[in-house]
Amino acid sequence: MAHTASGLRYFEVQHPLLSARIFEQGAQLVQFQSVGKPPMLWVSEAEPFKPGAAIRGGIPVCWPWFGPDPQGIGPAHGLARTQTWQLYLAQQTDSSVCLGFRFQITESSMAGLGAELVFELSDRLRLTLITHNRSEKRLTFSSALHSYFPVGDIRQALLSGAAGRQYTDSLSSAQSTESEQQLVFDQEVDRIYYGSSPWQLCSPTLCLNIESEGSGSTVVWNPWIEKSARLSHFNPDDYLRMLCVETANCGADSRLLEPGQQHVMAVEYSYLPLANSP
Ligand code: TA6
Repeated sequence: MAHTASGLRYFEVQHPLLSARIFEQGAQLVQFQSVGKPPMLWVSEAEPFKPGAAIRGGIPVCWPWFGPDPQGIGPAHGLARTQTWQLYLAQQTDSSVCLGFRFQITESSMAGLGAELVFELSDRLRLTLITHNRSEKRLTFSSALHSYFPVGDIRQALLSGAAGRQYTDSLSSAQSTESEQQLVFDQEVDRIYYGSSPWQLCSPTLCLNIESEGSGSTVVWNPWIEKSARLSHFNPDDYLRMLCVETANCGADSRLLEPGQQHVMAVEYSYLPLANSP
């Protein structure tokens, strides 16, 4: 089940009802598809899969911080996605596969923070991210499951679920309330929406329902043309084929853990019929 590609080890999941590929680095799921359904995740064709570099696509785990390191030292989007996680759980039934990975911070000011990420693969995809504070002090963390979805053509993608939500525009820092029932994409979008109601993504290649627990923020991101040119492992026209909808605890939804406390965030992605399906 374990393979290696250009120095990175990954687990190939083969099941009559689904297929998946998860890299040990970052416990990063890069491919998931339920039988008879379209691929659920997108990875850039420019991705080299090199050790120590964040993989551009699938579901990067931004943890224990989202965005810049609050201490101003570490990499953007945390340590987890470039570190090797340990597989500690692997179970298979006639209808599902469950895999669990864990990672523990042993040094720095966040020593004692640990994470477990459990994948439940079936006719849908569920991720559960558990953050433990095993230190003697209270610790603040932020996180995001930075999911890249294949939309075929971003100009035809629609995202519902934002209406009425407060959001921070990360490009301008403006705080606003969303008035649109459906978001359309015709420029760079980088927003943190607050609230926890479901989202529905509909696009030429994937329609999805997104429900979460333990998350009070969702990041919606498409880099569009200018930013695409500045991104690593990202082709100039990749923005046309992807959209990130990231279940998070970030921004004003960052979390504080007392010693011994844990926080659970879960997200479930379930297929919706494609608009042109019979
Ligand atoms: O989630 C949106 C975002 O924070 C964007 O601002 C952009 O930086 C993106 O993440 C990708 O970040 P990365 O470090 O993976 O290139």
